[in-house]
Amino acid sequence: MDGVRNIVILTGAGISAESGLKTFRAEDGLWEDHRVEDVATPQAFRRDPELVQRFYDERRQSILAAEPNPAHDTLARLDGEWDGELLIVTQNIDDLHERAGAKRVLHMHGEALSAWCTACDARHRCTGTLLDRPPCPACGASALRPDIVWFGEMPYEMDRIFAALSRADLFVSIGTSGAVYPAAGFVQQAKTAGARSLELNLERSQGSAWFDETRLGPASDLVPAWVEEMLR
Ligand code: BV8
Repeated sequence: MDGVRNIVILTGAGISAESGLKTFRAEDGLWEDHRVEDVATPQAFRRDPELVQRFYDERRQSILAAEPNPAHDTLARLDGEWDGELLIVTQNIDDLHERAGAKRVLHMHGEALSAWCTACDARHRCTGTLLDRPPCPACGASALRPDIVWFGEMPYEMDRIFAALSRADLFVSIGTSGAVYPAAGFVQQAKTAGARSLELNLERSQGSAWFDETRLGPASDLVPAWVEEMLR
């Protein structure tokens, strides 16, 4: 794609589906077994911290057992070989982008493998469980919560995301339904900044009409083909 130097790539649960991680809105999705307001809001955590901790402890173990797929692998290759600006903004709390070797990754909704101490504000790598209220390695308080952005909470590094969107020549959305804001509004911001936009998804997303081009299919096919084009 000529004339493209700065790329912003937004990924959602669909890019990790072929790695065996549940998406949210599919018939067997995460939101089938749990109501959002019961497990992914600060109110839910105050009301029933054990239910919330158990929900994220289970997801953390499934993430540790998962492997990156060709979509993650080829995005990591693009990240390594693209000498223009590139930022992978993921809504996913898994670490499959990084495990595939990608470096320019930003987790706007937090990370499952990180615990946040609400007493001393420190963050720690976490591969175990938080249900048994382990002490914070820094201050010793039993005040660790998943380092996750819940509904009603401000996503992380929004300034860095808006800055990248304002400089983007190309905005690419992969494996997301476009149902959750502010992520679902990024395509409009990118277009306002003059960027071209491409959607790679199994089905049309809620914001599909905003994209210049939509390619439908599994990420493990669409992403390697697109990366091949970009590096040709
Ligand atoms: C905030 C972490 C304010 C937790 C998540 C404007 C309008 C309306 C509502 C709002 C608005 N602004 C804000 C809101 C409220 C809310 C919101 O958007 N609600 C929605 C439901 C209407 N937003 C918020 O609360 C946000 N915070 O606004 O704060 C604020 C302001 C100032 C100060 C303080 C606060 C925070 C939202 C973040 C919540 N946390 N995740 C966790 O993971 O448990 S959101 C979570 O759900 C994910 O991170 C992701 O963002 C979303 C799920 O969406 P997807 O990833 O797209 O997954 P989904 O299953 O839906 O779709 C998968 C897609 O993949 C499908 O299209 C499918 O076809 C495709 N697919 C499947 N398989 C494949 C595939 N594609 C390719 N290949 C395959 N193999």
